[in-house]
Amino acid sequence: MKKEMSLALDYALTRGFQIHPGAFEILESVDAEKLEKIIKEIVREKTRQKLFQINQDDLEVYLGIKDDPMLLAEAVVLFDPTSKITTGEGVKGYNALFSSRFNKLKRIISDRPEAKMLRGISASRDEKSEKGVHVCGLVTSRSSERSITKVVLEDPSGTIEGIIFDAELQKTAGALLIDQFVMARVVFDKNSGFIIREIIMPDIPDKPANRSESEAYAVFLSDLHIGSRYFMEKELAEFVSWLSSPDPVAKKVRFVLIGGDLVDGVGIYPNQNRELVCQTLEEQLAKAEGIIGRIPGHIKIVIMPGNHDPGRRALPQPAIPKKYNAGLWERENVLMVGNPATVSLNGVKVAMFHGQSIDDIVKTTPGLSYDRPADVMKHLLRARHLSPIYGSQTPIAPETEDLLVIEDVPDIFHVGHVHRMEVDRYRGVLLINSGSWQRQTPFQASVGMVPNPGIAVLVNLKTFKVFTKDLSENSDNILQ
Ligand code: D5M
Ligand code: FE
Ligand code: ZN
Repeated sequence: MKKEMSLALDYALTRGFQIHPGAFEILESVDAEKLEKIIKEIVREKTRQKLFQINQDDLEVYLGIKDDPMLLAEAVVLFDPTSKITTGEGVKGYNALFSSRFNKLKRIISDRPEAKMLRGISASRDEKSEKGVHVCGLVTSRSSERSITKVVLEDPSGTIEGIIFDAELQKTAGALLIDQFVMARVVFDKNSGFIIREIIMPDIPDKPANRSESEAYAVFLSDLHIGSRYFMEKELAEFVSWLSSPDPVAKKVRFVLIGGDLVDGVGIYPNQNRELVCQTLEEQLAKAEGIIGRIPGHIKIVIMPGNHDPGRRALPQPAIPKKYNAGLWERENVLMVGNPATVSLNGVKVAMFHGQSIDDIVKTTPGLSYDRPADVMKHLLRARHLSPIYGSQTPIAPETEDLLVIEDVPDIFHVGHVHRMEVDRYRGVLLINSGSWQRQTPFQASVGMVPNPGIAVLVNLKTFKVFTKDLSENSDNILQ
């Protein structure tokens, strides 16, 4: 027996593994110098699965002789705004948008026991109840002065200004986003007027996530910025090659999700052309297609636009238009969706949103920062809305239906935009900000934004275990 072979067998046997004769035969046919790596990776994977026998199947799957037939790869688009976009216009459009927001969120909050006592704002104002009433509406302003906070709520019947004295409740109110929907308990006091005693967010229920029956992995990427001088082409190419490698995790990847800013675009920021290596959208998207074309065909790819991609800037965004690159659209394993979108991967519901609203929220909410995008994502889930603040930096189109309300609670919430990879959990939902594949730009450096680019996030859809593959340093690490 070759020296390498006996070392490899020793490695497995001392760790309590049995090696099936069929597996032994295959190992004998493998290059001696590859034996150590193969046996270590299989031992690692099977130890994780608590299965201490190495059989013929394991090696066939590992070496790509056989694909794992147990791995389902079913990607279904559950929600895509592309065909729903009507571009309603003018004030009437915005009235319709806000009334859609109010109605959808009122329906969502109706499941709460407090909602049984809900009253219209105008009636509550007239009644001046000293016992208190529950009202709901959109937050039109909040302000703090000395030791009190004032909040104005609006529903279709009117507006009400409530004051808050309680310190804890003032903190809650301080984190309210303008134009978000809330329910409040309001008490009338002869001296002070309406006092807010309680603030209730729509929020999401705590429930276990849907899981995939098979151990398929999904990869979460965003903010590639292909065409930018700072795009990490070499690192992304290396990651894409890894997807075709015999690594046991790579072999189980069945989905790749791209959460926007696929390309750097043209004319997005002043003087952007100085930072581009591809000056046209066609060139940038051709390059993108080249990279996506090297992802193995059995992997389903979902592509969502961001603020750098062509289409329209205002939310919700349609899918990247076919006219710039029909090749991407025609690939059988590619799904082009709008922003936001919801996809089901083997039954696991993934809500995808590029994340433009994070800029506005970080700027106006105490305690939030660009370094912790997952905290902002929690705010969005509590508000059950992807972009509550209207009229700030994030453009929102006057659609007649508010497609940014989070109607369905996802199992995974995938966001990008701020170029900080972060993974967290909130009430059974896995929160992923997938970072970026663009090095720090001069603009980001000038405002002190520190990205952590070049890290791919992988999720085992059966166990919900998260792995990261850090291509910026060439090291793997297990996150949680
Ligand atoms: O945005 C990446 C992050 O950087 C996002 O938080 C916006 C911010 N950013 C980047 N460039 C600018 C300029 N020029 N003005 C304002 N904010 C900016 P991305 O969408 O990848 O550009
Ligand atoms: Fe970006
Ligand atoms: Zn972006």
